Amino acid sequence: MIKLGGDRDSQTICAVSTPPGHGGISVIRASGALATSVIHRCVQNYPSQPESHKAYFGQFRNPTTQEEIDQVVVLYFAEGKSFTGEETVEISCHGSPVVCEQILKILIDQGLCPAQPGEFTYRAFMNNRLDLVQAESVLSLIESRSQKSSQIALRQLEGALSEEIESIEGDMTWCLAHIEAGIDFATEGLEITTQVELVSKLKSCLDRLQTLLSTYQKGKTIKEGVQVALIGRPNVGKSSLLNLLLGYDRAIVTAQAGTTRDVVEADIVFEGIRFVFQDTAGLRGQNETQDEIEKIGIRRTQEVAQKADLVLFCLDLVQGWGPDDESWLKNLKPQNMVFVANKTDQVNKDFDRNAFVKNLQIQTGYPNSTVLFVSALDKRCRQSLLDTVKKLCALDTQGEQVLLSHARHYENILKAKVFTEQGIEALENQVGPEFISIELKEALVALQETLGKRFDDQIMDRVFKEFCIGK
Ligand SMILES: Nc1nc2c(ncn2[C@@H]2O[C@H](COP(=O)(O)OP(=O)(O)OP(=O)(O)O)[C@@H](O)[C@H]2O)c(=O)[nH]1
Ligand SMILES: [Mg+2]
Repeated sequence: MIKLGGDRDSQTICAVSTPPGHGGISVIRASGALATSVIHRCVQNYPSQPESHKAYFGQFRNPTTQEEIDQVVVLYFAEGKSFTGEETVEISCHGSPVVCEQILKILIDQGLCPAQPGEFTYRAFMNNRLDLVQAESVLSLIESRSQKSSQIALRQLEGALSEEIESIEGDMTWCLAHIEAGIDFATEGLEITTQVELVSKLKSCLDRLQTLLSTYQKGKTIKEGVQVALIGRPNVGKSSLLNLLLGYDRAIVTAQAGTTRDVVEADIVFEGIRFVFQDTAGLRGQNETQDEIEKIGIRRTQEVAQKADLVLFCLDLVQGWGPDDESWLKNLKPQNMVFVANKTDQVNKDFDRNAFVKNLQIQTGYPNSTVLFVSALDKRCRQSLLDTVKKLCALDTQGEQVLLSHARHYENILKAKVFTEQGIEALENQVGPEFISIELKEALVALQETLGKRFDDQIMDRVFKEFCIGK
């Protein structure tokens, strides 16, 4: 567990905020009350009272030995005007790990202390520059691997999700205050209108919570990448399809059945969304395989198929649908699946695709299933295959203003939803204000914990342990 808070908060922290390695420049960040005085000692031309948001060029020297370390630009942010809320400096030096290490060592010798993972963001949170949802979005933005996921993170950083949660919290607090003030059950007219109004307001909160919850699957998938599994009998062309989808040869392809033994995974970003494709070991008849390696491979295929967001069940058009396919389909029961009928180049031009689809839908017992016809050897199939995969994942985000993408948010909103439901039920059953308020208070706690208005060590640890040093 990382140590944050307590005495630490009064210390001035420093860390290299750019990734390790050689580059054009690196940035070292320092935050806290000593930042300016230490830099004033180390950097020639850096004034004792710098102007906020101004950059100062100078030589960084070891104040003890006067040894020159590098030429740097120091950007100064005054207290209350920085990311952390504290006085902050960002030293841009030449992008060499040796330079960074020397500068950092000198800063520490001069009284600063090395920052812990996520400590700058933690301070921003503690100084009310960000709420917890926004703090988490900093990490999501840093880690985003596709345009769409960075868009979601940025929207969260700008406060779209926080505003929605805060607005629901406001309405629930209003309801709780009225309930606690006492619903006058004795006065008939007032009792009915107040109760109706309260129920309707709480139901609207419930709707909004439910709407948020319904965005989680999509938000999570976009954040983490869409897992697409290629499964099917040996030799139907799964590895060839993987290579086609990726646009380069990742997996070994041979005419021999049983070429792929393990799960072969690779990702691409297609139209702003990250797709992780998983090629798997071919599924033989369930009793056919005695080979230990192949058995393990098949077990892995099963796991991958079960976890995937989309399963591409691959077939060889020449061989069509067989009993082995049938038994595997029954065994795996994929949630979201399409059939990929491969090797279109191997059948005659007059091959009746409609009849094939109808037959397949009857034989498989999936009457509405989509069948994609492709030839893995034909590069022109790539675009249409990817278009269809993307469409099947239903990841269009035009309609939603905000999306849930963190497990922590989902768990809390779910808790808030359950307690709100129970509160409404209690209100409708007129069980007495004290029981209703217990439920609503729990719902509010869940919302406040999401935003970080309430927190404990466990919550802090869960949020900040994911960060790396310098963030
Ligand atoms: N004509 C033709 N051959 C194909 C097509 N797709 C794959 N093949 C061939 O089919 C054979 C098997 O292809 P793979 O991609 O290795 O098949 P697989 O499903 O990964 O096989 P396993 O790893 O053994 O389960 C190879 O000889 C490929 O060149 C296609 O669309 N048309
Ligand atoms: Mg293969």
